[in-house]
Amino acid sequence: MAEEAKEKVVKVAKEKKLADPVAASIDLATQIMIKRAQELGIDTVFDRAENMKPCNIGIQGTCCKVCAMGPCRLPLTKSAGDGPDERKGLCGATANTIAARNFARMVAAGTSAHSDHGRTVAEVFLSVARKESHDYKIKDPLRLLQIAPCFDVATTVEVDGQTVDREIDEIALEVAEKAIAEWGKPEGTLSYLKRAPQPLQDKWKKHGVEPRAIDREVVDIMHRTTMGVDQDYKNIVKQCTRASLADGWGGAMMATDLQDVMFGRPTPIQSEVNLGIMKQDHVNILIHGHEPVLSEMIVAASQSKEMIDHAKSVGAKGIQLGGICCTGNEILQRHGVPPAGTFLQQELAIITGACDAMVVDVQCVFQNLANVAKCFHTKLITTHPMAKMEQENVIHIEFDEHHAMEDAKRIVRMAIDNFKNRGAEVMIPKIKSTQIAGFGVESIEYHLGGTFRGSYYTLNDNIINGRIRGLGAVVGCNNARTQHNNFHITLVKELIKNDVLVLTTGCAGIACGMHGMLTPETAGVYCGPGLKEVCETVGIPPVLHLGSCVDNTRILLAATEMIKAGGPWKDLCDIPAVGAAPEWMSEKAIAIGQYVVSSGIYTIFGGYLPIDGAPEFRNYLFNEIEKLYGGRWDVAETPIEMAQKMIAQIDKKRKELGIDKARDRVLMDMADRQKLEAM
Ligand code: NFS
Repeated sequence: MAEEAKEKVVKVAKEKKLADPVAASIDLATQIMIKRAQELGIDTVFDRAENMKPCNIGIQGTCCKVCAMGPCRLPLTKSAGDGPDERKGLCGATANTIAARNFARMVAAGTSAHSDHGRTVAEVFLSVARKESHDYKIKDPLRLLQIAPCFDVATTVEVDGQTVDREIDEIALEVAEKAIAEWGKPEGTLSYLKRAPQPLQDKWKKHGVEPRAIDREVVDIMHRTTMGVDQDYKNIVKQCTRASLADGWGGAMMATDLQDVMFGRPTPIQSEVNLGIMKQDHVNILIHGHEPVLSEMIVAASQSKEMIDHAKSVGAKGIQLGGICCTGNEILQRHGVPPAGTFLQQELAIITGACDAMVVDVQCVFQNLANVAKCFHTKLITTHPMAKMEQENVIHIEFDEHHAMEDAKRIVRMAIDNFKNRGAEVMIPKIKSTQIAGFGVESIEYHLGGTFRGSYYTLNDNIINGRIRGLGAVVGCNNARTQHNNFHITLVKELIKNDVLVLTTGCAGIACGMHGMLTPETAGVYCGPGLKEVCETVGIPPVLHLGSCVDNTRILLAATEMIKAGGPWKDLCDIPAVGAAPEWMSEKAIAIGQYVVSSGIYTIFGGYLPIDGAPEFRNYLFNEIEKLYGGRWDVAETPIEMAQKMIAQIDKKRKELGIDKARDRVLMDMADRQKLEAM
């Protein structure tokens, strides 16, 4: 351990207020490790949240810093509402314009993050299709055949008057080239839009929000929100819609699909979750970030005999991989690699003293990880050309798909060689939970439809008959401004108690796993009678974990399948389904929220949205926008309030569909039927 570095970190920590571990998290492992960090004098995000409060103007979304005449700050004052709103910046920009610009820039940032992730995956896929990189294969040709028509790529060809299947390699190359073009094609609209239900496509067309090329929509936002361009908040929101759709029905959806093609579609798999998955007698490698192209290779490398033998040669019993954030979800859903924790637990994982290497790529990586790693033996390894760290203790091993396995082995070997350098300060909280994760469009169909009736009919039927009241997507981050995991878990328990089937992704999914929400047995403990009956009959958890944040697109596609299977709903906005991000913090969440709203689904965020300083703009997002696409934004301050609002929305949709009475229907058993027959 670098004593000098530790002294410096400890000194800073001593001068600051410390978080109360129990108030900071509902998870015991997290509480134990916050306390441990404080004993060691190492500050974590939980302590920093005690010492820095959010800016009162920024939180309202009304600070404009797009030019050097500002920053112009337009906080909402108590007297606002008494007369005309005369607030304006030096150029005359109103609170509505400023808040809309700031919101739009969040959509642009979120869209670019998911879509750049998608681009990386598409580039790797192109190199696979061109046979330039040999460490990846097409693992799921069926997924490739399924998406080919979306790019207008034929899967069959006419030969001598006969229809024959095209070679998979040929299809792959054409799909890869067309997919890459989606980021920068000069004309037309995104190919994947046609996957949406027809009425929704019609709405997008009518309102002129069909995204063109993905990059273009992000650039468009940056242009129109620069000084002196778009000064109509409704027009700015229109572009938010266009860009966010380029994320949800574009970059993020392609990321999910092409990952499935190369790494295989996930199927439900049992695993464990929380810091207790780390093992004292194993080499622990934690993989953190978002893009699974490298982590897939690390999984393969760490399972190789060469690496396992090497681990044994240094005195370890084996290699334990663990995930953090969405890379963690990716390798969980495809390989059962257990997540070590959510976004807020990343520093704590190093503070166990048992993390021999933490490998990071892009997004949601704390800069403070390097300071924490300095206090331990942990090798902190950055791997992405766009995400380096300035601290001298960080190692950069740039990942390249052309020698992916070689890079992965180098990293794994480095972790193994570091095992012997562990200090005496190892403390792994013995807390972990069992979970089933890895659900997707096909597995929902399979589990709810059965082998002989693989269809969304059964799900539809159970919603119509009221056993399942509706669907609630609970997704997104953790946020140190709220008690870690509390909002997620209280909300989820309330929803399933009220027969709402929950779909989850991202850190919300990890949180659900940590708190025992992801097992079939959960149904018997927490669910209302209808949902319990369905879950117990088919053997699924009442909370289905569908992967990482780009995999929110799986939720869109699952809902679209419900429409295809027939039912009273014709569009996504008709379905009794709602979306929530209770502990959101990332700009990516805003992009997701906007595409979910623009796809017709009511979406509610926890805490606040940075728009409160502009009431008119806020009203537009919370109410007016519903007239265009059928979905709208909302917020709730407490999980119970959020659950009540979500359930009210579900019930409203049920009423509109005329299926609200179905919930009162009494299910007849044999005795009841006999009574009827006797009458
Ligand atoms: Ni989503 Fe994933 Fe977690 Fe939030 Fe970050 S990991 S992409 S942004 S914090 S859910």
